[in-house]
Amino acid sequence: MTPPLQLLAVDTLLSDEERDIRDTVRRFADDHLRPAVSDWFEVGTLPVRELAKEFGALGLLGMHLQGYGCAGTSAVDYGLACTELEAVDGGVRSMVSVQGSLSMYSIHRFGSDEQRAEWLPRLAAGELVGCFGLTEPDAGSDPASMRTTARRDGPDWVLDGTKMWITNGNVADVATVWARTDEGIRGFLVPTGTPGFTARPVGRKLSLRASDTAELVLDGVRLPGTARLPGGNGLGAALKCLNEARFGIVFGALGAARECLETALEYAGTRTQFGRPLAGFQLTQRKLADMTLELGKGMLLALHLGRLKDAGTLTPEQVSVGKLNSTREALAIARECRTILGGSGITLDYPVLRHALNLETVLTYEGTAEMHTLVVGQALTGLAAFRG
Ligand code: TGC
Ligand code: FAD
Repeated sequence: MTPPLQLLAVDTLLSDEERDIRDTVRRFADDHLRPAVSDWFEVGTLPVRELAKEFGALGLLGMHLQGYGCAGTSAVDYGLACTELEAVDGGVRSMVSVQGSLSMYSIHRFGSDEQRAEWLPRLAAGELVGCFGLTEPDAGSDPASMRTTARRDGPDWVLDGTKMWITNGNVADVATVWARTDEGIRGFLVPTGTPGFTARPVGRKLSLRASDTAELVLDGVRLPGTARLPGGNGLGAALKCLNEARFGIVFGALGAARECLETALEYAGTRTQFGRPLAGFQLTQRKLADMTLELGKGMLLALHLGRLKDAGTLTPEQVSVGKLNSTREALAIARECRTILGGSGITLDYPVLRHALNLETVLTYEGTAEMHTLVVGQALTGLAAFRG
């Protein structure tokens, strides 16, 4: 019996260092995360602060950034870590994505030297938690329509508005907030203890339950002039941060798919009906073969995009291809695996429906499948179809 990714000998495309990093994260996940994750999901919680410290000690937070206590690994290393984390749960990978690729990246790329020195070492160590507020109740796929404002008042900035669906938002120490100014959209670093800043949990979630999700309200939040990210000018700056997190999802979603497929393979090999294991039925083998093809193709694409990123040539459109493919196929695989597990597949005793439910979010955040389809369409035709 051959594990799905071994069929294509994907491991032979990785360096020794890449395999080491992947195996280290996998061991940590097996020892510290897997035993607890279904309970976190059931209760609807994630111990973000504790995990931040553990991930910080492992060097996972902002791991592909250079300096300021970050590990400075390759993009492929980061992607492989995301695969292992999301094999446990999309909520765990989200926590790391938001901290490293959105909060820390926005400071690393667009912050001043002082802002980098102030925030990055403690975010990398997991002593502090960061979040990233772009989406609003009335501005999701179309962030250009955001209503949050930042106005000058003497030397200060005053921010007003509401941000919605913000991962890590209830526990964060610092929020990267995107707001409209007289000169266009700008990024700001908001310490969450600032008067006028409040965070409220988003409840009743059926997906990404092991994740902290918040609504952020900014009511006359007064910040010093130095709170603006000096390089964070225009919507394009926010979208550059999204490219980083989307890249992590290209690898991450395939981790969820791999976990589902391995679970279904094991289940089909041991569960007997009509006098033989489910794995012996041709219809089951067809499902398993089709899913193995998509998982393998997805991983080869992810590695290709990772190599392009490490070479410095990865384009946003290529990230969209990967995000669209990985999330769409991973969700299809998780749903198909659920059918193989029959009734057992709907419980938290197995990870498949939990992953399928999480992947509904992963398909939606960081740009919906429709948005990434339109990005690819625009690249192919030269015509932007977002606004009809
Ligand atoms: P548009 O006019 O096309 O673009 C505005 C400016 O931005 C540039 N640009 C990009 N730059 C870098 N990377 C990208 N991916 C870029 N996409 C566009 C563009 O060239 C332009 O630059 P300039 O110099 O000409 O001004 O903007 P638009 O308003 O028409 O919107 C385009 C669209 C729909 C693709 C964009 O708005 C979009 O991507 N919408 C989806 C929003 C989204 O993904 N939100 C995610 C929020 S964060 C989140 O979900 C975190 S989840 C937690 C986790 O990761 O775990
Ligand atoms: P809408 O934009 O209202 O879209 C609804 C539907 O309409 C979608 O299917 C969409 O594809 C479709 N649609 C919209 N416009 C078009 C069009 N032009 N053509 C065709 N179809 C279209 N955001 C943050 O800023 N920070 C975070 O940390 C964060 N974390 C999140 C965590 C969770 C659990 C979730 C669910 C979301 C999170 N988000 C975060 C927000 C996420 O990015 C948005 O949900 C996403 O961008 C979609 O926005 P929306 O939900 O408002 O949907």
